[in-house]
Amino acid sequence: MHDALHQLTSRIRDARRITVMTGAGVSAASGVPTFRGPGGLWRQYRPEELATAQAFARDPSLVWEWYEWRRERIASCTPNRAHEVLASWSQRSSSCRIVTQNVDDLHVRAGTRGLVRLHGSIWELSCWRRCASAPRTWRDEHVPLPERPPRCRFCDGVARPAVVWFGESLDPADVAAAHDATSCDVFLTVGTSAIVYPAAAFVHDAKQRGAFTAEINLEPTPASSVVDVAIHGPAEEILGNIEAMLGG
Ligand code: BV8
Repeated sequence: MHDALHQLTSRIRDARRITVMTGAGVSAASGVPTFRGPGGLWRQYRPEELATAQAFARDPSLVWEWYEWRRERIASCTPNRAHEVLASWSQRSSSCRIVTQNVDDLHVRAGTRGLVRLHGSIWELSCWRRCASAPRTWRDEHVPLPERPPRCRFCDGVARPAVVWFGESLDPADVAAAHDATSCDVFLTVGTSAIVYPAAAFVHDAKQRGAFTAEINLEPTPASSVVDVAIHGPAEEILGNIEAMLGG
């Protein structure tokens, strides 16, 4: 891992444009449960079973119970070293873009600039029936929520978590911003199992566009055989080491 770390660090040092794609693994050290790793999610459900509009239509209270459990967990979590290093890179240069699949908002709380949130935020709600008077989303940080399921503030109908569920399309503006960011010198994928699309496609785009690609993850993923350098270990430690070697 040693020379891979040095190779990646020198590539980052020389890079003008850096893009980092993050997944649940960057929040694991903060205590936020990942989706598929050990100590993962809730009861006997897989995320693909609950994070869908069909599940919500069938049982909005069950789906909200899951999101309330996550909101409660996340409310007591704080950004870790991985979030802090990435936030400082984004503050140092606007050509360092952080693109996240995470909905916990820990990158936001760490002060990340220009963050692209591909899957929305667990701290935002939207109207389940998309009523005309509601904005696309609104923020609601109540833990616990006043009622389950919460009501739409604008039509008193049911509100849903303002996240992108499986089978739902991402916001085209976010996809365009993420694709734009794949034109870079270094593309780093950090803490993601690299199986959820279209997020998992961006490392391939970056490679095709000539970026030096690297992965930092606890375990091998489908991206490991695509990237130029795969470093297996904890993101909070490895990003901290890189930042130290950069003199940050
Ligand atoms: C779409 C928000 C077009 C909700 C999430 C059939 C029908 C319909 C669609 C599909 C289909 N087959 C495939 C698809 C596409 C589907 C998909 O990719 N499915 C997968 C399961 C195969 N994608 C979609 O549906 C997307 N939309 O395609 O629209 C469309 C429209 C209609 C019909 C067809 C297509 C929408 C995808 C978004 C889903 N929403 N989240 C919520 O959060 O509740 S995805 C969810 O998974 C999270 O956002 C999460 O970010 C994402 C990926 O998970 P990871 O972040 O990677 O987390 P995971 O736990 O998996 O891995 C963590 C990794 O970190 C592990 O490897 C672990 O080892 C590592 N780690 C742990 N600790 C550390 C660490 N690494 C470093 N340091 C540590 N300390």
